[in-house]
Amino acid sequence: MSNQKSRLDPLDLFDVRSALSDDERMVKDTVARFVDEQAIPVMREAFEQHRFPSELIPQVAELGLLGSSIEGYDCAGLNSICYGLICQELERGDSGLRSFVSVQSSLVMYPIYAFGSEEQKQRWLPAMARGEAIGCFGLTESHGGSDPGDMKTHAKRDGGDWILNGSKMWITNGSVADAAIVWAKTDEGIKGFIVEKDMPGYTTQEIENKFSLRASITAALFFDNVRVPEASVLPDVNSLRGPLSCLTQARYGITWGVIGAAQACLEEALSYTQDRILFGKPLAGAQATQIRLADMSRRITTAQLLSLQLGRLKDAGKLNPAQVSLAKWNNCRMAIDIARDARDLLGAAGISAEYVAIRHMLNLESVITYEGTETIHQLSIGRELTGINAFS
Ligand code: TGC
Ligand code: FAD
Repeated sequence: MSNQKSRLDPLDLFDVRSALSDDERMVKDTVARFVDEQAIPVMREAFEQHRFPSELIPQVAELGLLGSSIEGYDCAGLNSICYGLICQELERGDSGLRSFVSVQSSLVMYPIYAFGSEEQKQRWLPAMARGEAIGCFGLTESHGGSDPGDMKTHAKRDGGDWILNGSKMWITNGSVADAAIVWAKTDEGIKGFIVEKDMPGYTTQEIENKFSLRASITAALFFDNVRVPEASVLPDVNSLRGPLSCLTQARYGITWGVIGAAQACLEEALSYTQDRILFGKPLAGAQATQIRLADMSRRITTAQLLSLQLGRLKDAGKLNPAQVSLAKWNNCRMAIDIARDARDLLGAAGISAEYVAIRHMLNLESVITYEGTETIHQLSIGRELTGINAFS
């Protein structure tokens, strides 16, 4: 017998929506409409064609989603909850779309805003907010992304300029970026360089044949005696703290983003199992199915409450990176487990791109790896709890 008494929103069991302000709800609903009407119809094909749907950039910019947390410089100046909700709704469409906005906002515009000169801010931030200039963030190198302190890319002063040599690997937007924020060792510590696409000696190569995040561009960057003027060096950062603080911003957004991917999978699993008749009754009526659906709901709800509290702490200026690590670990693990389980509930249909589960599942393999792998976040929390550094 079916039971339709429940009035709870299956994707928001604890009514997180009621904890949002009117402005936060408006941002969520506006982005949700854009994702439903403009993004979802193109994401599957973009994923299959291994291309980023750049036709969406003008609308993403028009909605104020690029650098949305920045005050001034033609940016929207929204709070952290709004940024999280933007990530959640975009990633409900596809992780590649959220990645594009994460990189532009948290990894490119944020360091220019936080560590850049006034001239750098004026030059790049408004153009990036309008989507007219695209950025990328080069920290990872091929010999080991988890340990960026061991980077080989380096720069030396030469008169009023710097000479940059080295390479970066796995860089989102790398081959289409107008400007790359490149982190390099110098005699004065780790510095951030704004490398422009037409600087002699700077080349990129797109990474092909990815099975994950196919609707996102990933590239290698190469620097062969690239001459970078002092005016293109971020003046207010001289250590690994600089790039790691950018990661804190982006990881925060990811904690929300993956909730969207998980919600899309749960929604699909609910609908599919109600329509699928096996052994004479809907699959959703089997006890084992309900336990699995309930478990998805439990995990999504826990993740929503974690991210909401994280956002409130961030807006209050009380965020600790270990808290971000815990939420990145928990929420990515939650999302990838749900995507895999949803895929399985769809049986053979679950391996078809006609359904969203497998696309999200494959994407989440990247999301659980980038911005710090699960192990890196576990060890960061371990360090916070014990005071003992397991990295060194
Ligand atoms: P450690 O000694 O711990 O720290 C060096 C300095 O940085 C400070 N710090 C942080 N600051 C802000 N936020 C954080 N999360 C921070 N973690 C550390 C720290 O206080 C220290 O400051 P100071 O002033 O004392 O110098 O550095 P470590 O070398 O021991 O490394 C620690 C570790 C392993 C946690 C770090 O290296 C790490 O996070 N590794 C993971 C690397 C990573 O996440 N890479 C991501 C690359 S970007 C990317 O993946 C983009 S994907 C984009 C997309 O498509 O969405
Ligand atoms: P490794 O560091 O080699 O790790 C391999 C394994 O070792 C992992 O399982 C890891 O958890 C484990 N491990 C590491 N340290 C320890 C330890 N101390 N103890 C036990 N196990 C350990 N980077 C950028 O800079 N900019 C970008 O825009 C960007 N975009 C990306 C987009 C995609 C699609 C992907 C897949 C990656 C992207 N990255 C980017 C790189 C990403 O940040 C790295 O892949 C990530 O940090 C892990 O580095 P690695 O791949 O070199 O793995």
